[in-house]
Amino acid sequence: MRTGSTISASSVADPAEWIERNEREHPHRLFLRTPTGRGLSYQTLSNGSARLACALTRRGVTTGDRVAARVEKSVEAVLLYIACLRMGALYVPIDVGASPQEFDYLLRDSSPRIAIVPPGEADALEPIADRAGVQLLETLGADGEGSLSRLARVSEPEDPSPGAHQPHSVAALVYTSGTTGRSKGAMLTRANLASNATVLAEAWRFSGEDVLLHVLPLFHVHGLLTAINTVLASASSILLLPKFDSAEVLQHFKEATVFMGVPTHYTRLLHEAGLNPEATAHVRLFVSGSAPLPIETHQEFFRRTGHVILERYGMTETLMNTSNPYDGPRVPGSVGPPLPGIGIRVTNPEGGAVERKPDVIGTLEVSGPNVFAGYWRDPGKTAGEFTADGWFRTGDLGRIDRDGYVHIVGRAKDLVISGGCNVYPREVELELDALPGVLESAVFGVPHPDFGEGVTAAVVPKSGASLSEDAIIEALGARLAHYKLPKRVLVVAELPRNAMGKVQKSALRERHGGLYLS
Ligand code: MLC
Ligand code: AMP
Repeated sequence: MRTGSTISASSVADPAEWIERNEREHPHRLFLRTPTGRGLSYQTLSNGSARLACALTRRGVTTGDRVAARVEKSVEAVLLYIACLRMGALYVPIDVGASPQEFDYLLRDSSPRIAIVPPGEADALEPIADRAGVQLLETLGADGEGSLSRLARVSEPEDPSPGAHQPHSVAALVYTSGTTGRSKGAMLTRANLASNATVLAEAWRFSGEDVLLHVLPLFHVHGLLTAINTVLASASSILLLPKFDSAEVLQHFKEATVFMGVPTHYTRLLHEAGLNPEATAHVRLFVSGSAPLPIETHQEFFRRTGHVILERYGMTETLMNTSNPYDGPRVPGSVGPPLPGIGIRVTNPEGGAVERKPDVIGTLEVSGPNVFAGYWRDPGKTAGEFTADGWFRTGDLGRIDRDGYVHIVGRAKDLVISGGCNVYPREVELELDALPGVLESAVFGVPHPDFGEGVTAAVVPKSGASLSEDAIIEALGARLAHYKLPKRVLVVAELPRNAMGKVQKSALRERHGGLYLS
């Protein structure tokens, strides 16, 4: 077991205190701006989020209620998240690309007091919300359109805090696909958010001078919690781009000091002819995470820019666990030692015994103030993911070397990570198996030059049925968010099975390993 050094409890504020402290101490400092010229100082952040919180309160939302936010990445989306933090409502981020059935499931599972959707989608989404039993639906769009923004404009910027927040109350419910194929809401507490951002701001040397170039979606922990909270904890600034575009990002490096990305961002940046030391000179720190960063990408980025990418390792259920050091060796292929206050250990996947020797491969387990409070309304699943002595089983396979650096070598869980997005094969298989003409299917990941892993399906037709790859992908497109769609569907006579009759995904991965590489 390795544990990072401890952090002082006194330095860990409640997330709402960051907003109040920053307004008090740096009212005119820029919190966030966009390339189109919108800007929020810490004072306007405080007022704007208080008005939104007041608007939510007027609509009947109160502490402990869920607020389902299916909103475009925008200044308004950031304000909405912060309004929820301040009033103690549970923020439930939802991908704007979620299919109708995914949206329906998330609403039924989280049972929010209110669902907030883009103005242009209200007509299509209202019946879904209605059927799911959500009584309130409001709209929020970029640039201040929408019913909730209108209400916020005529609401007072009153202190939205209903008294002291409890560290163990839940701040956000972030859905992450479970092994059963159904998304589970990870309950992240205020203490999880506060401790992790405090640790990261220190570990990555954030200061009021920093500008984070933000290109990540706002419905995963990486872009929503790690990025925004680290900025709030250090009273620094964000340059918010609506999405990742490598040519545009390259232009904005001269206005930023920190970049947080997934490996696909780095491989795409390497295709830009203009990526060189001059273009990246203003940036002091490049961070990568959410998926394994190939060693070649790490080395090539250094060769082209002179910057050593800092790789870290996290999960929806735990926020960030480990990080290569700011000072000290950043080892390619390693995710670094545990962050301060966080314990990581390796256990034997067979018997669960803790491995104390370095470099032994096993299951990685985590313990610390970053570990979530459990899955929403699913104590059975929660209990199954914790050991008897309270450690969280990550489902990742790894080793810890002699210097205390963690190396992730694979996954015990059946998961494909495509462009930093998790795809649980079971969820896609269930949809494939429901298609007419499909007898059975297996979904797996194989190396992909852009997405790291490409979601791939092998399907067996029912006797006499003929299946078309395009028709299958199109049919799935109506049922699943598009990043989950298989990039290829292979029609096969049978699936490889072991003596017990279990489908051998390793054989499929091996057989089709070069599918996207030619
Ligand atoms: C988009 N597409 C993807 C995809 N993203 N396909 C596979 N995998 C993905 N990740 C598809 C779209 O459906 C579309 O297909 C086509 O690619 C182009 O869509 P796009 O919107 O233009 O894509 P693009 O902007 O290029 O997005 C790629 C990306 C994005 C890599 C920039 O996926 C991204 O921002 N990923 C980051 C995800 C992230 O934040 N992960 C953190 C999880 S938290 P079609 O057919 O519709 O044209 C976590 C914990 C931790 O893991 O440690 O951080
Ligand atoms: P998510 O469930 O979306 O939060 O994804 C978490 C998973 O992403 C982890 O369990 C790991 O499998 C993977 N992951 C995150 N960061 C890294 C990294 N730096 N290297 C390898 N895998 C990572």
